[in-house]
Amino acid sequence: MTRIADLPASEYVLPGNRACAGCGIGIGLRAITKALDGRVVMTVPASCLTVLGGMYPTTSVELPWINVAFPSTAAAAAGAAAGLRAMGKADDMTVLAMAGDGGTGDIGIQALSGAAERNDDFIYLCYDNEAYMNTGTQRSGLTPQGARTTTTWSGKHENPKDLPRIMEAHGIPYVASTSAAYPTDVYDKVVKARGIHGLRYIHMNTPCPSGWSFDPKDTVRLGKLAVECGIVVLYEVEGGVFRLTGRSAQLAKSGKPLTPVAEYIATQGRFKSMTTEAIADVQEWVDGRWAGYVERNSAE
Ligand SMILES: Cc1ncc(C[n+]2csc(CCOP(=O)(O)OP(=O)(O)O)c2C)c(N)n1
Ligand code: SF4
Ligand SMILES: [Mg+2]
Repeated sequence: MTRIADLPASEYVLPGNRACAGCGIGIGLRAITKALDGRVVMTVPASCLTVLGGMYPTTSVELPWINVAFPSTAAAAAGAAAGLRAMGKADDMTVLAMAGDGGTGDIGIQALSGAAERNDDFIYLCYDNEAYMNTGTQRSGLTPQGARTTTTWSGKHENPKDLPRIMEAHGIPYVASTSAAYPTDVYDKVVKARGIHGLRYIHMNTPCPSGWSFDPKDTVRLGKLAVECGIVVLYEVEGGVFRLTGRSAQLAKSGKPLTPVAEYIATQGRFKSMTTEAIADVQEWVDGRWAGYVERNSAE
């Protein structure tokens, strides 16, 4: 596993951008673009990521970046990949479609599913800040149970969609789950994905101080706490073979109980209307998923 000190010094996400202080997206994007060594064409729909990228004529990223209509991120990426192939540049450049949880799991899922079924040649990276943040925190299909948003005033009632699992069901060559709180885990997964052809899907948790209501200094601490609790699990599925990675692999190997989800829930204002029963419900859901991951990890 790559160490922070070994990450390339090259920077494609420049200092100073329009994202909120402490935003997890910038941390993740730095690691992603280092892994692609700037040899990338991005397709990006409306989101906090476009805010981070900046408004014409100024930008905080030194990359070819195409802003596309909301549902078409994967379709635009498929077109860009076909264009590179026609120009004989497919081995030299990677196409990266990058969108939020709303833009991926709700609005863009049909184009993404179609591209996965065709096994189009690009990386799709969903950064998951767990709501429609750019428009002021509305619920998405990936918002966790109990989270208060402007469309779920008393807390969301449903558990989030398991998008990596949905993508895995398409039989694509590479699926991974990672967290911006672990930039080297992000980096290693993007490096691996870069070396594979076909549709590669990476799901990256990105803590959001504004929408989750926590102090911007705690972004990495909270991202790591989500992994300690098993709410976010670091893993990859390569050629159909499942493997826990990084801190999640260590936790599974230790065999010790995970940190209770109540500790994570207590750190964020968005969960403040959760009852003891609702927290117990989430704990049960997390325990069931974690047991499944551990079993799969040891079986494969
Ligand atoms: C077709 C369309 N519908 C709605 C919008 C308004 N809109 C812009 S950004 C956004 C939220 C996107 O949420 P997500 O994909 O999770 O990204 P985030 O803002 O959280 O980074 C919405 C609803 C739009 N630009 N285009
Ligand atoms: S609202 Fe959240 S995701 Fe969006 S820029 Fe601010 S911190 Fe980042
Ligand atoms: Mg979002």
